[in-house]
Amino acid sequence: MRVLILGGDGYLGWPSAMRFSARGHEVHAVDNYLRRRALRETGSDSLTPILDDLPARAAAWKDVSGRTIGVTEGDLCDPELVDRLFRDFRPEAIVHYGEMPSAPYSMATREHAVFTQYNNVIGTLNVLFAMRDLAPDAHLVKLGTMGEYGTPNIDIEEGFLPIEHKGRSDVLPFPKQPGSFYHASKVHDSVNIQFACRVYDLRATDLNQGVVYGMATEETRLDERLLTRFDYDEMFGTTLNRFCLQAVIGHPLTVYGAGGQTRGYLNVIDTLQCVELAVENPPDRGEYRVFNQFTEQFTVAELADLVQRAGKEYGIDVDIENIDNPRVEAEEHYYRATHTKLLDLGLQPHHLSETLIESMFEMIGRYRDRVIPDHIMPRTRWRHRATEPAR
Ligand code: NAD
Ligand code: USQ
Repeated sequence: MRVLILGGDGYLGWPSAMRFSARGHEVHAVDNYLRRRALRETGSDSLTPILDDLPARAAAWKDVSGRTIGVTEGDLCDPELVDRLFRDFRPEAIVHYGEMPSAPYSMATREHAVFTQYNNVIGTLNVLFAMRDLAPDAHLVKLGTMGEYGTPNIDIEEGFLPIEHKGRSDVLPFPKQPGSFYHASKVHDSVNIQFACRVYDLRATDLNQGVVYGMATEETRLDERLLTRFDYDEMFGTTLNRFCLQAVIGHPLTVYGAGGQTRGYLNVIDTLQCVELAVENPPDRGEYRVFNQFTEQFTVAELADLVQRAGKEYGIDVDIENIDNPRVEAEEHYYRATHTKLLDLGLQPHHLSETLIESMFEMIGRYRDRVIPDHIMPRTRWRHRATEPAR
């Protein structure tokens, strides 16, 4: 199959591109290096030493595997570039990772919020119009987020909720209560994608993914040149990745507030598996479907305890610190989210274990000289205090 990977230089996009290529698909990866630029602007960097750009990564992949990944360096917000891509590559599946993924980044300033929503919503609209005009039979596999739903006081369903209201019933999109302007951009995408499926008879899968951890996949393990990026800074690092790095360098684990925030989590290996399952099992033309993509749920405090216990086994002392929460979010709440659709398609989850955390310690230890500790403590606040000047 011809698989177009949007955001192919990213944390998840690069290992995904290699995975599809290793499975014999024809793969083309697109990226404008937004993530690299955003990290550079803050003075942080990936823990893992990744190659300079996509052409260099594709060349290393060719060298190791003998397989080719096509590359385009460009912006999805440019409609002509997107149309050209669709005309030249004629994708059968489009895996869309290519958005600005950080909640704190989107909350830093008005400009960051506007940029995030422009980048994410316009890029996705360009993809939808290119599908309508140039690849109407292709399947869009779009990375959304569990954070679209927020933390309601009822069970979260997979995209849709059966409702009875004043004697009538319907199945409607599950209510959305995003927790940042980034999460809100994914809500806007979901509305646009569902609408485009209905009016243009497109097919799409919205993958409402939980928080991802880990850095090793079958392909990244083959050669150091194939590593994916691993960020640990306050903006782009995600919880468990941050906690593992903090443990290794002797920094107290930064639990925000009470630590009762519950989220769905999954290993990067399972992200690749889920995306592959979605691509291999497309919906019908005109269908918009939603899968909740995570394998387990944890509170932040539970994750910190797990990392502390794994540290003990590994021989490092790990402290946990409950710090002032920079975000506006519920710190104790009900959380139970359905996630059966990917399991029904055959997902074999890789659950979190102390052994796995220890293997992350091991990998992080190899690159610990590259850590920039200044970027660990949170600086971006959802709400500025009266005593603080707005950034
Ligand atoms: P990432 O930033 O590493 O990957 C996104 C890539 O897309 C980056 O390389 C970036 O440069 C590129 N990009 C962004 N805007 C672009 C544009 N306009 N044109 C071309 N390229 C563009 O992030 P990630 O962690 O790999 O996340 C991938 C996707 O999965 C994102 O959509 C994110 O919202 C979603 N997601 C991530 C997680 C997670 O925990 N990492 C969880 C749920 C959902
Ligand atoms: N948290 C801490 N300490 C930290 C970092 C985070 O307690 O050092 C807490 C946060 O306050 C939050 C939870 O951990 O309650 C998750 O935070 P996160 O930074 O790991 O995740 P989030 O900001 O939600 O964003 C990440 C990805 C995003 C994806 C989302 C999935 O960056 O791309 O969409 O996870 S989800 O959370 O399900 O919406």
